[in-house]
Amino acid sequence: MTHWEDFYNTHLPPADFEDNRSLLKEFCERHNKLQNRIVLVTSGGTTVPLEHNTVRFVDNFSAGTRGSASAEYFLDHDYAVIFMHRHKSLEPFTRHFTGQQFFDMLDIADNSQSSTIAIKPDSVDVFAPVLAKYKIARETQMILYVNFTSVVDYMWLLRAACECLAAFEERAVLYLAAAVSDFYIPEDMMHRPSPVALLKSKLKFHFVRSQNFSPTHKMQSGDGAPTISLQLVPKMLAPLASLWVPHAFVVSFKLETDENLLIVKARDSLNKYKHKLVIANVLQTRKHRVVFVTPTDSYELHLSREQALQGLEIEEPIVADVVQKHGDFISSAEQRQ
Ligand code: PAZ
Repeated sequence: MTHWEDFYNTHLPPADFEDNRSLLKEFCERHNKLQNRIVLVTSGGTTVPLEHNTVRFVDNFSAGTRGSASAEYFLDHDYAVIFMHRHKSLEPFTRHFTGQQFFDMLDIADNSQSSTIAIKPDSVDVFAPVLAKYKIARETQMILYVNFTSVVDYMWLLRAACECLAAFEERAVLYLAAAVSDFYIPEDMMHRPSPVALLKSKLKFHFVRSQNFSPTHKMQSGDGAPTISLQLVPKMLAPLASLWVPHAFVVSFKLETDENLLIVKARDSLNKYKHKLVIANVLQTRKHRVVFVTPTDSYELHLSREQALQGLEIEEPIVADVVQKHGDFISSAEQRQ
């Protein structure tokens, strides 16, 4: 595995990195002056490009449901929110009306002079509360959106966000819900296709993350079968928790496909990185059940069928619990001073 410092030394930041860094700096300075609590929510999956000038890449299933819903609930608890998400994944507020849903709520009325567009009366009750919350979050500048696509973009943005969050000390929460790839192709090992080879290549790739994924896979192409070697991504939770934001309340998520490994793996992670909380979930049941694993305890949060049918989202109690723990964490830090 590459060491985390080598990773940054050998991979260039994305083109929009300096713009995002300025936005993060401005947002954090403003909220720190106001003594606000702040949360970095990471959301969605990272890609692993297979070549320079990327046409093909490895992706994963994450839609950003957990992160985008959680961001809304943190706003309800008066946290300033940095929403660091995969480009084009679900976002707070707009997530409620995806695809054609939004157009289906609109009516258009034409007369000879002009056209008027209006929300259908039976959609107002659904749309108005979401729009009102969105407007408040934007007008009070309580949310900042920054996005990534590849695992390298994600790593650069994560470190830049941490640099800005360090000043908040105990008032910062890191809520790391993104599904970050465990492997990647280092810059110097990437395929550099000739323009002709690119044109010839007709195959599309979509590797699904799986427990059995071996770190070396063959990449087929129209011209034969080049072999690609996938390297392990350094575990950034190590420098993050011990060096970048050592005083923050760091929460990581752990996704498993095997229920029997859930708590063992979560506890391993806590022992290794010494952060505050792991929220463990199983792929198939993640929308209605999670397990909170702390250094001393583990317990389950779940939604009943009735609660799910009523439209309750599991992110609401998850965030309420994290906020409660964060409050206790701040109080005990204050008592020590
Ligand atoms: O984005 P989503 O709602 O579809 O999925 C959420 C999740 C399963 C990616 C998240 O809850 C999670 O477990 N993230 C960490 C994944 C990991 O173990 O790296």
